[in-house]
Amino acid sequence: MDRAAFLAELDACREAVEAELRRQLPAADEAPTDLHAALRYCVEAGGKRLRPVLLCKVAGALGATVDPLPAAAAVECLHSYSLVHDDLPAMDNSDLRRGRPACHRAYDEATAILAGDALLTLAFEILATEYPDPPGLAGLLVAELATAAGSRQLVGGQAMDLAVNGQVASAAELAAINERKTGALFAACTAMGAILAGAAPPQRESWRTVGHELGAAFQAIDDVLDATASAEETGKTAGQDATNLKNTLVALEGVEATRRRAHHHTEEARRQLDLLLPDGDFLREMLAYLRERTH
Ligand code: GRG
Repeated sequence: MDRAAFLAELDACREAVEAELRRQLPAADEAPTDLHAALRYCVEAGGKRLRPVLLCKVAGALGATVDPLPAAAAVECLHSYSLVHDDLPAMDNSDLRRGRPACHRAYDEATAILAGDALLTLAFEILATEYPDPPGLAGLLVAELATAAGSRQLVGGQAMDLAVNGQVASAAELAAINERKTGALFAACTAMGAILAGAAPPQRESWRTVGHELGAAFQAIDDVLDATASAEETGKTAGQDATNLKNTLVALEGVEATRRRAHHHTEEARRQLDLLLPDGDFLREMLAYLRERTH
């Protein structure tokens, strides 16, 4: 698949995800209107939608016959919640997200906390209600996402990150944080794609491995972009990691070594992908695209 065909397919999948998000989110004029307007503000701000696309494309490549879009929307709701809460003054204290004022700036802190809570809950409501058939599917999806989002993974990674704030984290500590904050949700996406296609536990585990490698590559590139790209390119405050003395791969090992790290994890994901899916053209092209991204 060439880059133009990949980009067209990526756009089409993103649009389908956007439409599904619009369908799943409460209308902005439904009471309580401020809260629902805030939910839509956070989700419709136009993130890259990489996680839901990944989920849909793994499900499609494995021949899933159930619709992956509700699960994709659930993952994006959960991801959006984590960003809203991460931006709060008690956490990263960021003013800008996805190119516009962070939720607590556009609304207020209490609304941002509640919007995050509601998005997290909505993710599981979608999974629990949209997949009645075959029996057991909803439970597997809920378990996969809950495991990735809980205190051993995403929330735990955030807690570990906050705990080392102001100190220099070791390479091992940073790896443990990134695996939880970023890798866990990518791994849940690839595994949920496989679950939708009826994959058995060993295959699900292999897909988790692909997701973790992809998440590690994605985080390395994210750290490079934070150090090198402008706010217009990333939609976030430029150089914020360095300003806040954040523990990042770039701070630990420099830009070039972090780029090499991204390359290593991308190649590892590709190797796994070749074993699992010899014809996974879109996913292979997605690996290259993610490594070369500028925002
Ligand atoms: C508050 C429970 C809780 C968790 C926060 C996601 C997160 C954990 C923190 C955000 C900061 C950060 C650098 C996380 C690593 C993952 C990451 C790079 C998130 C940004 O993902 P993108 O670039 O965002 O895919 P868009 O806006 O494109 O969806």
